[in-house]
Amino acid sequence: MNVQRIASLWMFLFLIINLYAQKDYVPAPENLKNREWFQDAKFGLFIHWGVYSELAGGGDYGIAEWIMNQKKIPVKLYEKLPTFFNPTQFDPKEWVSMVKNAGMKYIVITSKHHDGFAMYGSKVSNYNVVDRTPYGKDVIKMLKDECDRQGIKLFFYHSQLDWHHPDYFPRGNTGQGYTGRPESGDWNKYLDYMNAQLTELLTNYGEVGGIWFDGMWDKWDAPWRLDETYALIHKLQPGALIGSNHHKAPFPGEDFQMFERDLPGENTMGFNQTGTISELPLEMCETMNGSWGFNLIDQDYKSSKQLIQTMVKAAGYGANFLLNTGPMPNGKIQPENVDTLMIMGKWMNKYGETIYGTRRGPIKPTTWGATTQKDNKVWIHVLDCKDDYLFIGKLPKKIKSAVFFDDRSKVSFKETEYGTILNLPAIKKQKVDTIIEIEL
Ligand code: JFZ
Repeated sequence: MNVQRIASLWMFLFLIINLYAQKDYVPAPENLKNREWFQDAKFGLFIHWGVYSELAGGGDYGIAEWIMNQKKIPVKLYEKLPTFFNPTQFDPKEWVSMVKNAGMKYIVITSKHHDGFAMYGSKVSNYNVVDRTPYGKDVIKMLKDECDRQGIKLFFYHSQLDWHHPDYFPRGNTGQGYTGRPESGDWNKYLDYMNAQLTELLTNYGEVGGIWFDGMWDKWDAPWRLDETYALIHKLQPGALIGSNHHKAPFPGEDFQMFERDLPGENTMGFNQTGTISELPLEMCETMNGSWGFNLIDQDYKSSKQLIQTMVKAAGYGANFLLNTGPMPNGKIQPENVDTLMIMGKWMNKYGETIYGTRRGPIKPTTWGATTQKDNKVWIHVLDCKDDYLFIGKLPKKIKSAVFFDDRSKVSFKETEYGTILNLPAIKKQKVDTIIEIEL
């Protein structure tokens, strides 16, 4: 096939998908309010927790919540996992306090991942944590109650793809053959089931932050009835924000755009299929090592410096940073992750003013760093500059004052017709982020 044919095929698929999105969606006032809240919040915790956590990647680097598919575990055998899922050390208060101390404002947790196992007490299927595990408690409910107590918003990651449900048929690119499901099924029945579970999540848990979808990419050409699902969510909770990890430009009905393990518009991972950065609120998700769910041998931890710098760059795009942890099967957060979050929290405590409540700055993130702004203040975040002088390009207005954020001492600068040059003496430089506060 030549390039043109491939391009038009994609266009065609894109059109079909759009036909199924919530075409005439007008966000409710509370939705618009929550979008502002979301953009102010900037930092959240992503939690991948399920019965797959018990297998801890099975000794394979790069396997975690995908283990059912990657190791071709049939449904019948995978169903043994819940029978010994018993996170007796799960302490929602500890989790949420950790989140607060990290300076995070919201949590996105897996209500159901691709394995189809519901981490909450569902009535439309007993394949859930209350009915199938010795623990027998609704961990999502426990977490939500604690989030409410501590003022943290909770979002649900919900997988559209399902390797367990028989009616997820015809199958997509994954979950074929090995699962032992019949080679038949009623797709619409599956979608009814998915919508029923979403209804439970949006009815029985109070006000939620929103729904973080994932899995459409498994079956691009399927009639997902997105219009119906999105309208249902917005009807049940008009304020709930919908996002979907489909790696394309947002579809109608979505309230934010997400980027997986890449800064907005970038594509170093090969996931992002669009150069579009929409005007919707943005979010970037990232792992602390290389895994989402708990992986025993993945020691490839990113440093807190690296994570803070990525968060700052995301903020420079106006995007939130959703940082992941994969709790262990006993209900504890990996100690390495607890440490990292504590360090990030200390940084946020000191420098949060330059991140929370800001929007993307006047100068696009680049090799030396990023900029954020609020009202007439602009923060220049210098993440990497070896020299004493830094050329930052053009600001929209003349500078009234410029000081180092740390000690409020004056920054000397020169405005030229090409842009501004800042003087950054070595003694003023910080290890992670040297912040210059500018008033315009
Ligand atoms: C998806 C999930 O599959 C994964 O388990 C995790 O939850 C992450 C946050 O989201 O990751 C994907 C999905 C699709 C592709 C790559 C990663 N893809 O199509 O290339």
